[in-house]
Amino acid sequence: MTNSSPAPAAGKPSPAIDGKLAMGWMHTARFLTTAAQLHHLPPIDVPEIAFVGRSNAGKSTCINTLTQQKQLAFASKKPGRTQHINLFSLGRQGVTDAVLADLPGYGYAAVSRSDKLRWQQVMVNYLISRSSLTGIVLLCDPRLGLTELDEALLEAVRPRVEDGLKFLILLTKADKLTRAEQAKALSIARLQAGGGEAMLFSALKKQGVEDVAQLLWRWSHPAEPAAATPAVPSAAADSAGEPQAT
Ligand SMILES: Nc1nc2c(ncn2[C@@H]2O[C@H](COP(=O)(O)OP(=O)(O)O)[C@@H](O)[C@H]2O)c(=O)[nH]1
Ligand SMILES: [Mg+2]
Repeated sequence: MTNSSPAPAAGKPSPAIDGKLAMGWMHTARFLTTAAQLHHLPPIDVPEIAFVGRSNAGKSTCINTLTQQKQLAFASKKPGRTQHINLFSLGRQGVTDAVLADLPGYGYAAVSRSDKLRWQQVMVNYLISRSSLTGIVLLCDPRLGLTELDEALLEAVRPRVEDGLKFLILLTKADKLTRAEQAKALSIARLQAGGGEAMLFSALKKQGVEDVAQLLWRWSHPAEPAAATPAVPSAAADSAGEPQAT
């Protein structure tokens, strides 16, 4: 098939997006709905991206930082108490083109074992069965590494990741690590991510914020598959593409 050029970037508008534009897009996030149980979630017909992670991993702070909204996800004083799935719509001019799903943090010590198991089940069911789910961001405090619950979740979603579900391990609170520690944590996480990817993030230092915003944009606006691209040069490629360079 592709025998000539190394990269497919030729005539098609690329889904790449400038960091500032991606941040602007993230900033459009608005509350959509909340659900205590899976079957209460509305069906969604745009890409849905789930944020998951153990309690205190920095999930609320991350969502607030990405969306540049202080209160969108409640950075809770009482970890483990938000046992709801919260959905937020993204998209300009009120037109939703993606949805963020904020899942309950897990592993909080003060929650009873039966509550933990119940929530683990809800989460795993969601991740396995939610048809609009396009990508998962697994937040992890690199000082703790992936915990048993993170690993279980990873195992549960691995078949879907192998099937094309997007997956990112986001190492939070990177400001707590030295450069060398960051590099080490990142290379470990890249291995653990399997077919997915890994990135460093710090809400405090605004590290990785634009990178994550751009990645989520790309997940939500995938390029047309290369196979579907006709070999025609670029006749009507007029004004549609954003100017971009890798
Ligand atoms: N140093 C540092 N602390 C952070 C960062 N992100 C979150 N935290 C802190 O980690 C704690 C847990 O954050 P939170 O967002 O509530 O975690 P969640 O339970 O996963 O939603 C809070 O005390 C935050 O201030 C970060 O990037 N750097
Ligand atoms: Mg939280």
